[in-house]
Amino acid sequence: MPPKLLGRGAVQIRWRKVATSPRRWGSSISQRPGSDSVRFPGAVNSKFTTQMSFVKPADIPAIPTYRVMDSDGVLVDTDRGPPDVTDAEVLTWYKNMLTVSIMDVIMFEAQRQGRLSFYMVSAGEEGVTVGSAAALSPDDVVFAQYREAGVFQQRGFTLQEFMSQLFSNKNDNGRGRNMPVHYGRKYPKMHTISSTLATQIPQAAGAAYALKLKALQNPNHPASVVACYFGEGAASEGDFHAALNMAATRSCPVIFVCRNNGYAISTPTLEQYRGDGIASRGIGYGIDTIRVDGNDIFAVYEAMQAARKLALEGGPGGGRPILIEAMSYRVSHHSTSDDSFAYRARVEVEDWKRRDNPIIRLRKWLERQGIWDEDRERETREDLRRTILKEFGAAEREKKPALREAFTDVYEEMTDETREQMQELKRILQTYPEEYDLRQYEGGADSL
Ligand SMILES: Cc1ncc(C[n+]2csc(CCOP(=O)(O)OP(=O)(O)O)c2C)c(N)n1
Ligand SMILES: [Mg+2]
Repeated sequence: MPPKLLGRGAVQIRWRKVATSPRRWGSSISQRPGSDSVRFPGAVNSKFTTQMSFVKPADIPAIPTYRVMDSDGVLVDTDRGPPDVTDAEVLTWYKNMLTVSIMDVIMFEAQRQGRLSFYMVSAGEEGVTVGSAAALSPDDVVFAQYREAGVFQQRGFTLQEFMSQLFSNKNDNGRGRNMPVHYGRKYPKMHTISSTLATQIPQAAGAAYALKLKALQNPNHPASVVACYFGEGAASEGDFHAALNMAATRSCPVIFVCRNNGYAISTPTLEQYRGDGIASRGIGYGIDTIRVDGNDIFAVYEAMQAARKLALEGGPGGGRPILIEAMSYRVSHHSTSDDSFAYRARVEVEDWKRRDNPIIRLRKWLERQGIWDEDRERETREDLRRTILKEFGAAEREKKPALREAFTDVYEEMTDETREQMQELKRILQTYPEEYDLRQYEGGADSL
């Protein structure tokens, strides 16, 4: 039964309806005489044993990695049909991967030339981001980490939006208040990136719980999920564990997508954890989990599509979290502030670039289908490069937001304190005009 509306947004929730399933009511648990399994409240399906043995992680086989095509772009399982997507869709994915990859090269260089304060590339991880976003609907809510430009690109974020954010100009959705690569958009829903690692994970669990309550209120509205992206390094934060447990116990429709790219800045996975990657943790929290080959865009897409369906199973009041661990390799430096050759061998990187890469893999697939060739590749790359550079130039020349916006639009209404601070800034700028070049800010000091 849908919850009863109490007036202006307040909702009376029937908590039992929202409870997780299968249900384990504490009062119904008791140890039956002669039973061969434990019936303690905390473990209801555990068999008694007289063999004293510790479970050794090393004795448990590693969770397998789902793949559809191999590194030559060939379908691995010939008994199944090709992925259920049109040529047009796959070509769009490919162009989106290329766009992000070319933008990365240009922006990395621009930072080196001092035209941009900071940048992070996602080389090697375009398959994870584009492939997973392709399985989402526009109403689904995304919480990302920072290396997910492909998710934004696949969901319609324009080059003008990327560039306006990177140059903090007046067209930036965030009004120039964030470091570069902290993108955000209202629709399709993508929360603004936050640098503080893992904070997005409990936020995503909470947002998914809110979506679930919304679905209970309005069962006729199309259901949506939350997709939450993070790296294997961020999964060492306490927030990750709190979020997974919260999502599991409240049955929240959230898909956790871990990009396991082998490094957290200079920390390799060997030093990050001792278990079987991040996937094994999902199982520990009672969450349906899959590990996929992140360089195989079809595997990522299919896993995400299936995950979305599972996450929404049971209709309003149902739902559950899913964990996808997408394996890949961070091909570039962590960011423009990092030189990764200080902690990893150049040959290791070269090897990955040459041996296995999501873009090259999909290109091989497309060529095998007869829908791509050398000429189309060259023309598309040239075209994308030209368009990106055009947007780059326009965004770089564009004015910065009015100084006034540093004070307005923070709270719904300006507080007395922010008004005083704004006047103080104006006084300083007018007292020392030769110290500040305000030409690049819309309206100069007059905006204050
Ligand atoms: C709470 C917090 N601790 C530390 C950092 C510094 N930091 C930024 S990125 C990063 C590594 C994250 O690695 P991972 O989650 O694997 O993502 P990747 O960079 O590999 O995509 C660290 C330690 C931070 N931003 N926030
Ligand atoms: Mg990482």
